Amino acid sequence: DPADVEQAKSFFADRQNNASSENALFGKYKDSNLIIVQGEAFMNFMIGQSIDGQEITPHFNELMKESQYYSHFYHQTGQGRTSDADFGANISLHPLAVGSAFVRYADHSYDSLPSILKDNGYSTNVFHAYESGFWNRYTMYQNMNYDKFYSKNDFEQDDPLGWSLSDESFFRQSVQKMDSEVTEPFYSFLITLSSHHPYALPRDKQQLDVGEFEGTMFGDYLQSVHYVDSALGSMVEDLKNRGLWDKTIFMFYGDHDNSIKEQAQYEQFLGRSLNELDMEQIMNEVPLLVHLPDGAEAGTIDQPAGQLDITPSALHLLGIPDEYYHMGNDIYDGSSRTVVLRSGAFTDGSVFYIPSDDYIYENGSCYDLSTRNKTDINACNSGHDEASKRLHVSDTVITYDLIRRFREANSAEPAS
Ligand code: GP9
Repeated sequence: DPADVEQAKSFFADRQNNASSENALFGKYKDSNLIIVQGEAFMNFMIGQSIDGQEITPHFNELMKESQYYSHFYHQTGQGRTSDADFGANISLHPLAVGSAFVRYADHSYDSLPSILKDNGYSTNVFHAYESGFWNRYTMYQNMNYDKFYSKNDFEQDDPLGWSLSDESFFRQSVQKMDSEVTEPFYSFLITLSSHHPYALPRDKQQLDVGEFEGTMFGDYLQSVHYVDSALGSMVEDLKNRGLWDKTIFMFYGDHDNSIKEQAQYEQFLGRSLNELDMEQIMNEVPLLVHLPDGAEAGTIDQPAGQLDITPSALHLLGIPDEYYHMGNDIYDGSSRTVVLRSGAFTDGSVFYIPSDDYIYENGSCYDLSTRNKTDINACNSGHDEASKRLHVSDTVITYDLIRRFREANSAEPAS
């Protein structure tokens, strides 16, 4: 429909007009390395929490002291799960309503973070110690212009765990490769695997006493994120020992929820009763940690953000103007932002809209975040219009390969 194409065109024109690079952080870390780690099923609710005096994520908590921690950072994934998180973070468009964009549209045009950084002189590599064809990664990563995809066969299977290699060994071998095989500046994207559903860890890797959760999948989940946290701690040490830490922007975020939906277990763990809004936030919030090379700007940021914001924000820090077909927010440009989830839920930091199961707008819930109580649905109307527009624009752009069409049309125009 030509009207859909026009809507997409004007969305990107508006975004371009509102872009701002007038910020002290713009380009402050130009030419730094960039390492982004996407943590499997790594959720936000257990950050900073303890069980019988044992911290679940002690290394993450320690890193928070010298990093920016986004306490309301949302995954924006759909059915494509891990591949959707990768798509949202590295391509800054919304994952599809049905299926995985990695699988369905791997041959379409995108302005991916690795391709932009490659054009700016970076080495670009992606690391994931599993079968290269899973989620169609092998094909998609070529399209995204990574120099190399280090997959299962590129890793020595010296510490098998679950589907593949342990995260501890995966991190160690990945950092070793970055240090020895890759020229700087580099962008490295790493996808962990050890905390994959159903979260059963071998005995010798279980370091947490999960107490009353022993024998439950929820307990196994806590156990496995505790293990991943420890592997993360070793990775940071390794980067420091190799002299890479101080010249690298390091980001860590979770990909999606853990598929454990029993509200009673979250209530038991957090020691309080939870309402619909609490559960919606628990199931959709993953942590984002950003460590800048000089450890500056540390603190907790409560404003909402989401996976689509990763690419525009990384470009901001590296001083690359975001003149691309992206839909995420730049978390450093000081503007207010709406974060839209694939379900149609959204938040702007003032209200939070939760769709109902029948997806009829009026049957959903509109919450006032200052009171955390339900409020009149009208308070969510404008946000809902914006959220629906964004999801529609994104679907149109991906499905009809509009980025390619826009570029072809632009290059066909006579030079003025
Ligand atoms: C497999 C891994 C898991 O390579 O990324 O994907 P998921 O099942 O979580 O979508």
